[in-house]
Amino acid sequence: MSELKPLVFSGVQPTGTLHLGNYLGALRRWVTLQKDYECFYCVVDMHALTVNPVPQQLMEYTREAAAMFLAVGIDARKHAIFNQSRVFQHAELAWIFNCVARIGWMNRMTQFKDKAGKEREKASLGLFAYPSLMAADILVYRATHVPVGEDQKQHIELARDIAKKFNKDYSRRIASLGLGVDMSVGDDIIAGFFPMVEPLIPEISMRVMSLRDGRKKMSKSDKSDFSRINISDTPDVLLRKIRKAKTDSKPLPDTEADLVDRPEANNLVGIYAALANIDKNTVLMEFCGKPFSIFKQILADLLVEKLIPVALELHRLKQDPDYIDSVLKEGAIRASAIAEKTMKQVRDIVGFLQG
Ligand code: AQP
Repeated sequence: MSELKPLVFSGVQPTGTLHLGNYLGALRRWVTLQKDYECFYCVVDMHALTVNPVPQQLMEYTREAAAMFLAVGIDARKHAIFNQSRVFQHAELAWIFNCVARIGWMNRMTQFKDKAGKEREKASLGLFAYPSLMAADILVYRATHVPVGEDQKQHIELARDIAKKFNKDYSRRIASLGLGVDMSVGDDIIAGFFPMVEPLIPEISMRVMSLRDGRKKMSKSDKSDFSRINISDTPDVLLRKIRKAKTDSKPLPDTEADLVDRPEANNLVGIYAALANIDKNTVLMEFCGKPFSIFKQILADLLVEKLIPVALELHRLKQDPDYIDSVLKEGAIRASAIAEKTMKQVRDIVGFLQG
């Protein structure tokens, strides 16, 4: 029996400039996990291809995302920062998982429904199979933990379903090759190869919503730049975006329960709470009865305090693209070593001749 050590994988798509949702839902958490885990932080350029990016822009956003990882405080000497396409084993395992996952499972993925919209028949096969590649991203490192925003929970559940089915389908083979780890399935203990991934969702977890529509997720691909706070925005732009953010005409309420039917107010209070590391009720205790004009100014000041140091560091790093490229290359070498070790075993398990 082999052993699994705690390992974290997470990624961001280079489909645009990273925003507050990426920061609060992922990056900020990545930094704290460095102490306790070996971390693999990936710019998932193959996922980005599902939305047909312009090649030059894909390269630019890939470098920018890597620079952002460094700017928020990921230590590239201790952890791997790399772009997904450099480690071909992600694609190889994704194909095997395409043969394990069921179409019915993919049909239930809300992200595909949201992204494909009414154009479902015209969506790429890649967009449909995206969760299978995401499962491969994680499991090619046999990662045990994945820090993600609350919006990605469904994809992590799918990765667990794929791992479970793979382990069950090949359990005898895994045991006979001595590659399994004891895992309980109902009342039975089987030799499983892939771990059951745990999502690491922060205690104060939130889905950051668009500043123009509190029912829509803040997203890189939204056409309006005023719908999102980019981590790289200047103080002036931050203030302007917060001032223009949609709200309602009522003052702030005194309890979180009263935010339920006020999505835009709920979002701004949630952003403040997440940045200040407090809960929404504590924010409301301080600001209840105040108009949005006052709250927005204080929120903008807090955004400046938290984001501007990161934006300045990002700006500095972007002056040196060769350094960014060397970090990505070095990270890919480290990631490939582990991914190849997994794949050698997976090829044996499924019956591919190799060597
Ligand atoms: N709005 C959000 N609120 C909380 N967390 C978020 N994340 C993204 N948006 C929010 C978290 O950031 C990580 C990386 O996400 P991604 O960039 O790979 O993909 P995405 O979730 O599809 O992000 P976007 O901005 O909506 O990209 P586009 O517009 O290109 O599709 C994930 O951990 C996610 O939870």
